[in-house]
Amino acid sequence: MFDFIDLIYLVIDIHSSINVNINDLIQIIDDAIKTLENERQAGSMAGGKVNGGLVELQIPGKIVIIGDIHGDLKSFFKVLYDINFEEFLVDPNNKVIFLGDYIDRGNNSIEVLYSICYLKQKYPNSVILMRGNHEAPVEFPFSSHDLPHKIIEYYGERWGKLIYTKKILRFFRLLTITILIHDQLLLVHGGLPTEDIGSIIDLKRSIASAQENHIHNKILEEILWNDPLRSPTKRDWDFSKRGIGKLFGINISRKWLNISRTKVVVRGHEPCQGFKIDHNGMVMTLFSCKQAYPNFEAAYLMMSGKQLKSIHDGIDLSNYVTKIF
Ligand SMILES: [Mn+2]
Repeated sequence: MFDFIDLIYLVIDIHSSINVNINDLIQIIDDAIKTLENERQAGSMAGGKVNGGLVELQIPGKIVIIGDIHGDLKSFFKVLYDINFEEFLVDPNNKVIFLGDYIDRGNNSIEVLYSICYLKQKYPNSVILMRGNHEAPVEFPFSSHDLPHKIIEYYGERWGKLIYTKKILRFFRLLTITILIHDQLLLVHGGLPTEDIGSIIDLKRSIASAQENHIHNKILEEILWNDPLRSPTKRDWDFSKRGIGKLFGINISRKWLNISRTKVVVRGHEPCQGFKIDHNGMVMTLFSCKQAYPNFEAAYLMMSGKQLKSIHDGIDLSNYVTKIF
């Protein structure tokens, strides 16, 4: 196996790419799967309480949140370099949270997949990987999912299909759907579901079971695909141009934040100038890739637990956003 640190310098300095050997890829996905399965069995993921798709975390020592990567290895490695990732991740009080959408669209989906698996198995106590719509169950087909084709192109028809169906899809199923950070943040990939919820118990139950119920209700689809509704309207939600998922309105944001006793929804999913704020500061979007979106910017969030405790809304939170490049 190659030295991960050398790789980072290589990609950032020389704009090089990596060739991930088939055995290395299988090994690292297996290691990540084993790590995630062990965590689920123990009921504890990266120091938080895990129940199905939900992870509940206390305020960490320091936190980094990374939005969509979409195969942009260079932007991803630049973040790791900037945060001094080895020193950061070796401390189990610090957390790096990925909002999902690691693959598709960019040039280096396989290398990004390799790298997130590497980070999870190497630093299980500090890394949480969330599920994006590009890591959705196969019952949600969509045209921009190019990873399966790339895998076959790289490793051939027989091995490619096998790695995708037996390894990668199994890995995707183990990813986290929602994270609650005590009193402060509610994290999802896309947005809040429009289904009516009455209490914190309701909310936790529907998220925890979102995965197993994804055929019977819309919770998983909406968490992975929804976007915030922009224009002021009396409607609680609207249909989405994506043809899947919905647009959730400000009333839904207010309700979910009240019930979960948190202050800001942090999500990825939409290209923007690194970050954007919706619903009067109740929703922050974070986007961390540039390669496939040259007209937009990439950014990540980094702050201490003390700073996190002091924020009241997404506008406060935006003080801790750093642009990549
Ligand atoms: Mn997305």
